[in-house]
Amino acid sequence: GLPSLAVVGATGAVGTVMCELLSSRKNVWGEIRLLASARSAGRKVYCRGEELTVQELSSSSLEGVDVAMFDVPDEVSAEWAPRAVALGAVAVDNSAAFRMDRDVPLVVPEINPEQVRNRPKGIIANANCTTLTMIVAIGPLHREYGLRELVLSSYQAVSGAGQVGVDTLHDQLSKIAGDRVLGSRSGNVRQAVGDDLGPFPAPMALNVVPWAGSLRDAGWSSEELKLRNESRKILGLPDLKVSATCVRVPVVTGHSVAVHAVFGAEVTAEGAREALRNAPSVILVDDPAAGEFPMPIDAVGTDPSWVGRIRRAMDDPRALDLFVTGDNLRKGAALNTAQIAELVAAELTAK
Ligand code: 2RA
Repeated sequence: GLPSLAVVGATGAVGTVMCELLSSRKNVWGEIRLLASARSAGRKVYCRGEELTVQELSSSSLEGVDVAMFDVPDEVSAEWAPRAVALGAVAVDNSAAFRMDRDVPLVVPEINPEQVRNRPKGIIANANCTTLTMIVAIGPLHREYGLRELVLSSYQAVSGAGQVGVDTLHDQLSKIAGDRVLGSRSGNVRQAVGDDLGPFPAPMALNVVPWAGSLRDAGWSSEELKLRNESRKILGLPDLKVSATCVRVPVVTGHSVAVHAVFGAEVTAEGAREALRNAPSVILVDDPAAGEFPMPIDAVGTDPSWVGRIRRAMDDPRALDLFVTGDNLRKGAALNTAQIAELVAAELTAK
């Protein structure tokens, strides 16, 4: 029969998109089980046209599962992904717990699908949403020109911090809506928003916050280090130079990245466009004269990364500047996880 699937973290922001995807993608699964914390157990969720009851994550609810997808906090994955494997499943994990583990492949099916089979721990990791959005566009350019360095600035949506991030932004916006003084010298946004900052270190409404993740050495954020380390691992370029600044913006869904990419060979903007036009999971939206740019309001709910603003750097014929936007809950999370799981399903079904 077809392999069985568990979606762990089924009621979160990513889990919800996963259920939508499972309803619309080619059906390669037998039984689907939705698992979550005790708090969400008992909830009814539509998935693949069936109403499923969310069960509590436990050893018995993982029993008999062939593939277990995890979208839960790092510490939950660290504990439960190996348990799922011990119970006989292949785990596809979207937390940061295993991404940099040498014995866990970090897979983007458009770039390194062959790595799926290289899983001595039975775990396959899914990259961070910011990395995924960008890397789908960078992979084909690397193949064409040979990547040497990335200088990145992100514009990350609040849903990257989960449903609580979305609720926080909407609450703040409704609290301050219509106050036309706010944001000027005499209208203090901090005061108007009040103390409820949700998962963010500062108000998100009418603001940009140059911070995502947690503090690491020398002032870098975890999110910035993920961009660096994961890009290196996925592209197989351990010495790639990467400098990133990660910024949270008042967008609900859709992470964007401004990219300055330096290559080993001379580039042209048209050559880059050509490489991207034919690339899987990429949409080229690059006609500034017609007002066409990649933007989160258009990319939300879609599968590909949207790429535009492609220019050759004025001071370096080997460098490109470009802008990428993608749905952080789809390709950035649920979709890439589903694609990896489907590769495993094909392998299990062929056995
Ligand atoms: C964020 N990358 O956008 C994180 C979510 N995994 O906050």
